[in-house]
Amino acid sequence: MVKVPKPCPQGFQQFGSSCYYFKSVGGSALSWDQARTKCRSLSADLVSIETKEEHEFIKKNLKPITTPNIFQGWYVGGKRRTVDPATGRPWTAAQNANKAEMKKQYYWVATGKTMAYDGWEKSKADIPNVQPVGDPCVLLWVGRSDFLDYEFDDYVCASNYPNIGYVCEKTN
Ligand SMILES: [Ca+2]
Repeated sequence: MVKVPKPCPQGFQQFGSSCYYFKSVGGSALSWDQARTKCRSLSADLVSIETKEEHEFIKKNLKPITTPNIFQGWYVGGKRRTVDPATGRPWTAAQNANKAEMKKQYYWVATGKTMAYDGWEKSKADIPNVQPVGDPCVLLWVGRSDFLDYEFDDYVCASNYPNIGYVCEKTN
């Protein structure tokens, strides 16, 4: 039997079995926590980007709400764990010194799963940051020569930078 997904709520776009909400924000700074609260008020959460196809769908939907010629971002539901779940202890210096190891420190808050799909920015050498150690929240950037294509970056969870919106996902 074919499972027919329920229609998405108004303002949401469907992809697979999820519904997505895309919001650009300009003019005032929004924190990652505030963005998550906004998603939750829509019975959703910040998006978990788990496949290349899902990432491409998100890029396609962000393009029409991108303001040209500014550096613009959107919070997503990725966060860096403060401790290694394998040991319950803080990450070791060796784990923090290696970019591949650093990528394993991030997880999706909506599922609790460690990030598996690698959507990290590729045009810059050190993302997520190894030195200084990676910032705790994940967002997508576009509009600067080193951030071209809505890929993942590690970032502070509450910066004063105004042009950061958010993407929500609701499993249907
Ligand atoms: Ca997802």
